Amino acid sequence: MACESERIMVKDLQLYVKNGCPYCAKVEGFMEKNDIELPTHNISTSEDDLNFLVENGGKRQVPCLFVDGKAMYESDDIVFFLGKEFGVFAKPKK
Ligand SMILES: N[C@@H](CCC(=O)N[C@@H](CS)C(=O)NCC(=O)O)C(=O)O
Repeated sequence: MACESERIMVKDLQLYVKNGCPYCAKVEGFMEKNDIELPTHNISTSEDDLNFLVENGGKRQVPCLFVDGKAMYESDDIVFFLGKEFGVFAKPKK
């Protein structure tokens, strides 16, 4: 029988962004600095992604991070969540 510590919990993370969005740039900049890569959907270029966001998140605001299908809409919350999830912290601005 597998012991508890052998269990691997992997969350499904899907990021929704659009072109020219400073809040999306903040999240993506944090990810880039910390080598975090996530499946990313651009609602500026995909109507299917836009429809998914509105239908499953409830509004068309970006950035939006779906965590196991549950929408998280605020960029600060997303950065905080990713920092915790990936064990990194925001690097100070130069
Ligand atoms: N407080 C939010 C603001 C997000 C926001 O205002 N996003 C804009 C784009 S920059 C948006 O989604 N507006 C609706 C739209 O573009 O249809 C955050 O920090 O994430």
